[in-house]
Amino acid sequence: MLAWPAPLLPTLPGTGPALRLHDTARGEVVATNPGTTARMYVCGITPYDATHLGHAATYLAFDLVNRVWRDAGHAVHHVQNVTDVDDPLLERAERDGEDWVVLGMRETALFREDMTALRVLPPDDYVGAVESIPRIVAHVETLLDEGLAYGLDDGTGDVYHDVAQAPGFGAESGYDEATMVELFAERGGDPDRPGKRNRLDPVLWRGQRPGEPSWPGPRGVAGRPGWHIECATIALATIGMGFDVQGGGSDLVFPHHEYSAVHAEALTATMTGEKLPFAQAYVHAAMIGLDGEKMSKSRGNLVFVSKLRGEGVDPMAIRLALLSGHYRTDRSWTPDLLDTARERLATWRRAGARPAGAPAAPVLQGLRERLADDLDSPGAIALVDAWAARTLAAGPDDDLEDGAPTIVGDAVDALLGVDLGPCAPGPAPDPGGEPAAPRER
Ligand code: 5CA
Ligand code: ZN
Repeated sequence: MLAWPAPLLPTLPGTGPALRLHDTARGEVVATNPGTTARMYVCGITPYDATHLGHAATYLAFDLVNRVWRDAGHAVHHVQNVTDVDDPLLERAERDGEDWVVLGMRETALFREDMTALRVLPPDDYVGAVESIPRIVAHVETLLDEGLAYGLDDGTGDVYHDVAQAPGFGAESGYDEATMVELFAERGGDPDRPGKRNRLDPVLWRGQRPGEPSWPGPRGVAGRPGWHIECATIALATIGMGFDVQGGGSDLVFPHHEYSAVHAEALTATMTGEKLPFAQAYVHAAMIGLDGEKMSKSRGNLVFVSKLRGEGVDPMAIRLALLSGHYRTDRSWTPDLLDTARERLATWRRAGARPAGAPAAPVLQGLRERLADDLDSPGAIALVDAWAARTLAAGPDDDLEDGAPTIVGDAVDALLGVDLGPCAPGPAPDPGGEPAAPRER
């Protein structure tokens, strides 16, 4: 699939430190240790509705991972999927009397626009579930051949992974069985389906149902893929096993990331004999809520990035508002958050437009340290606030550093992804924001 255009990434003097991130599997902040090329798989959208601020916050967190790795001197191979066939997409298309393909393509196009506006670095491989079906079918067949998967004998054609035979099952989430059963039922699983060997076995292939799209499947049974095998297969086909970070929101800790990992680990052990972990670290962004509830398509309490953009809100203010909270803290979206971000952006732009400012080197070093420390974006933002305040408060006799605003502007752009150049033209003028002065270079 086509991803979206990459924003310009300024080159900064020197290199940043190694990135430390919280790994859900180990339950602690650990050093990432990528090779020359860091490998990251970020779970993509299910395109049945527009990008809301919760999605955006999660993609921004992994965009910081990408930026910090690059600043530390690594190339980054970033993969993202699009769940372009699954229950929620088919249900929404059915509800609205729309073709599911058209719905998915339209919402994916809108997501690309939102990511472009938010200056999120695009994935190197942007891969849909539908285009991956032949690979998924081959994987399900392998698991069936090895006796690690089984078909139900109720005539549906559904195939399940036998998790009792998956040695690593539970290692990613660390949850006990009762918690797993509860979350599995809540998040698309079917613990009470008769005929399964184990309540926690996940579906790998769903035989065709009337009115649903289908493709030729394992052992000739038409149907469509399960959700977790989609991400396992796409990761194996692009970055392989043992990649550095598997990313998503905290609602993917279980079942999705647990099952993607055990599917891929079982396939690898079978196909190569190697016992490799799926990912080195499983990193999860906290949930964004509205009025005390998780923002979710099913609850309908959504604030869309595209709606804010349509109202003329500068995407850089949306980005700053979302980054003003730490990625691992559940938090609520409020209009105040956006007002504060708009004021902050205007202040940073005023300081960034000065020919001279407070010294840049400590800001660059501080930004690098804060972000490398488990993406402490609030700490990073506070440093830029202090620099902008010192720069703007300086009188004509103060000893300022020529060119410092350009270096700080480049650091804010490369590391936080916030462009301090003139506000991008939007569909409507921003009534609340200050007109931005162009940055002198
Ligand atoms: N297609 C699957 C992943 S393979 C999926 O979960 N799609 S999604 O559209 O439902 O979510 C896309 C990403 O946004 C996921 O990482 C999910 O964890 C994250 N997300 C969803 N809701 C929120 C929220 N309220 N706050 C933060 N992140 C969220
Ligand atoms: Zn996924």
